[in-house]
Amino acid sequence: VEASIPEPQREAWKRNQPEDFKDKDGFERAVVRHVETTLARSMFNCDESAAYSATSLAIRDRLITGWNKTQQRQTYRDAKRVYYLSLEFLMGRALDNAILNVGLKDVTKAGLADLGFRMEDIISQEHDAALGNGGLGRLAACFLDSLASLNYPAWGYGLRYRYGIFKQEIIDGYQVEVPDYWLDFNPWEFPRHDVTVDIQFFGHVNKTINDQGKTVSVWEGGETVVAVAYDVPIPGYDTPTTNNLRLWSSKASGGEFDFQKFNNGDYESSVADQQRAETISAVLYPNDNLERGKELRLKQQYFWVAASLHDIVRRFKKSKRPWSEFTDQVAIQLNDTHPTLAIVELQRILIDVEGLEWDVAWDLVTNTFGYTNHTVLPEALEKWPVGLVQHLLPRHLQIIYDINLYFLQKVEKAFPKDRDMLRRVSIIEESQPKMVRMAYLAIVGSHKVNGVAELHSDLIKTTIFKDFVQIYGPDKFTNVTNGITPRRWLHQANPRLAELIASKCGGNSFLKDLTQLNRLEAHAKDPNFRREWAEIKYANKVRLSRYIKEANGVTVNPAALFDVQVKRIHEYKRQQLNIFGVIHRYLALKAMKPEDRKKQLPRVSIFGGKAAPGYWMAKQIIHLINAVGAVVNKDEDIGDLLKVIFLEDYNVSKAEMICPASDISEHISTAGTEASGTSNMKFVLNGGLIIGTCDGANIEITREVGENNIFLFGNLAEDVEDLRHAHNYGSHSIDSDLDKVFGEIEKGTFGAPDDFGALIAAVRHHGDYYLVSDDFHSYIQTHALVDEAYRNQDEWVSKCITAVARMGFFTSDRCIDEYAESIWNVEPLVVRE
Ligand code: F55
Repeated sequence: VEASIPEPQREAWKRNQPEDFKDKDGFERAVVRHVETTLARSMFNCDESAAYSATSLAIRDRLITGWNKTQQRQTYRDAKRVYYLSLEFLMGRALDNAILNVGLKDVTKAGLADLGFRMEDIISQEHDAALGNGGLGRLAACFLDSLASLNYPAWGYGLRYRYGIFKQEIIDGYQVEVPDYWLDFNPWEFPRHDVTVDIQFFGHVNKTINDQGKTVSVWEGGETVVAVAYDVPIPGYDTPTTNNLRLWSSKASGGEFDFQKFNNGDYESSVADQQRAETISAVLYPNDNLERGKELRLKQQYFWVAASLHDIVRRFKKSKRPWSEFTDQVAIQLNDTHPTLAIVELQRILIDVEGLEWDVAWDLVTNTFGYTNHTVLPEALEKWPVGLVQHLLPRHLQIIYDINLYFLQKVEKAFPKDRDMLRRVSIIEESQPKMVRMAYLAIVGSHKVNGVAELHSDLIKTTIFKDFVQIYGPDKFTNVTNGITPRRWLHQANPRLAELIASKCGGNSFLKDLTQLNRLEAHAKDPNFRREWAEIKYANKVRLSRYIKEANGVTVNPAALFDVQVKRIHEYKRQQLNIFGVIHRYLALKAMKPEDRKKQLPRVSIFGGKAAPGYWMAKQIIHLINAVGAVVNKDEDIGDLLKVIFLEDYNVSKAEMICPASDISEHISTAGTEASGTSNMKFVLNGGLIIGTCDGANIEITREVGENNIFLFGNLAEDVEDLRHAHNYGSHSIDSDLDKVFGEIEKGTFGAPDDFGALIAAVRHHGDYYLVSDDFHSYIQTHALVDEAYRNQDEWVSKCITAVARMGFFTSDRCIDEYAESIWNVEPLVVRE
């Protein structure tokens, strides 16, 4: 307010508002101006990288005006805002998406051509923003796109990691991790050096008496680190709304480094202090579905949560409303338990800083937060040692104990005879050492808890959170099935298919109302439409084949069936089942007479995905895939009939190329382990069918597309427990075909058998926890059905079209509307312009 321009001078500002370019000429002027003045280059030294920079800056100018107006509009209209707290935002590239969302595709393409460049080449200059591991981080990115596209007043809050997820190199068949330094030139972020928050760590708590004679706790001492805001504009599709993603970066308090120490000759420790502060936001933890309990990770969590809450509270206080209206203004969604400390931090601010009574404050807190669970895997459920929390955040530990005390008192009242219940649901696990159970804290501190697909939401109610359903009743627990943004995952990834769809769906409006895809169903059997559809799929496969040739040096036949499994490497996702199946196919082909071989359908098995650096088994799986590829791909008996490809460094921008090129993709997790999956949706939306287990969102995809348009196999979630029990306590016999596969590996066909011993032992000797052997037969049989179905191309293409026509449900726009209605109680801010 203090920096606001006085009324008489505002006319000059209004007269001089920057003008948006609207046509090709305007775009070209903006690009040339940026090349010459911002980059200080010219037409004589403008390479593709410079053209990318200038194009981004030109498009960025367009975003900024809409962004400023959006923020002004949201403040002026005093709307309730949603804050999406996520430690991961797996954004991918920004330029292509910005061009699409602001409606400048044609202008940019034509303008760049005039200036001597191909738009695709310029777009591919951009480094992915890879601030996430996998599904959870990408979901956050899709949600931001939908929130803006639907005009919800929403902010994302995250960490500005200097290093995102590592870059994967494959050397001699093994994964090698290389740091991902992505901030060299990033036109999409705006440093706000004036928006900072001091974050306190360590220290101790003192009790004192305040002016009103009340005992208050004061958190003192310790050290301070400064959080600096970096803002990223999030443009909505076909709307003026541009929301904000605020990422926090850590720096040492008190300047660059401590000159006092420096002058006293203590150079090293003065620099060390600075580095320790900057370390907090230095690197993304590369584990997915695994929590390792490192102190730095807890520091990251508190740093980010405290900065975000301070920002949210500061914004609320500017409105001068009473605290009782906090929940009319603020809804906060916790993306998994990583931001759970936000619950404690808000309670601390309200009672220690703002002086509210505990109960009044707690009511506001619980009505503010919603918690999304993304996993039932026990190893992924966050727990922090009490001692660590005590040391780092002494006041927060006291508040956690108080939250737990009041909670357990309520439980005891409601279940007076059930002592064991208190032990089971306590936020503090009475183990050695004692642990804070973050999921329980998140449940107790939120008004809604949701899973991410129907099966998953049912499972959390009947397994890990069963007691809490007893305590709070079933209405606190709900389901919001995941979705994906069709702007990036259809229009941007597959422009030709999007165009063909638009020709039958009355233009591009399906991108904002995906249910309109159902108009395609009428054309599923139209031979002309089918032909055009198949041509686009083929062209996408040709593009991927070229890439494979370039990256892997292997020639693949684009007419072969492309079978794709790309996702993080994890035993529960069962890439090992897939590669064992590939070996089975290879052996079957080898055993055939040459004339029989000729009748077989050619296949390309494509894998991609990163293993967490410390996940040894996952790395063994990668090695086996590459070892099999090395043998199969050069086997002259086999030729085109089977190729095995591991694509290095799978990421968002590669996914945009891979999804449109798949015929069949694999979503084959052990039933009951994959919370939802979202790549399954991306593949079907791009005209590929899927083979999958009855797990996560596969089940709802089946409900929508129909059983005839998906290939399901394997045991059901309800039978998993008994099967595991039988493995461990009964006699465990291995599927005979799988046994032959193991025998071949052990013969040394794919290199030193010892390298793969652990993968085999996991199935044979260690209880086959993921049911690889139990599902193997049905997996192989189902693949035979895939081959058979693919031979009838007309039928196959009809299935693909029908499936796409029925995918409307899986847009993230539908998810966001569901969250808004049933959890956040917020409405879109209608843009009147
Ligand atoms: C990252 C860090 C930790 Cl400590 C724990 C989990 C993760 C992580 O990346 N999880 C993740 O990606 N979960 C996935 O979330 C998706 C979106 O809801 C689901 O579709 C998917 O099933 C689930 O595994």
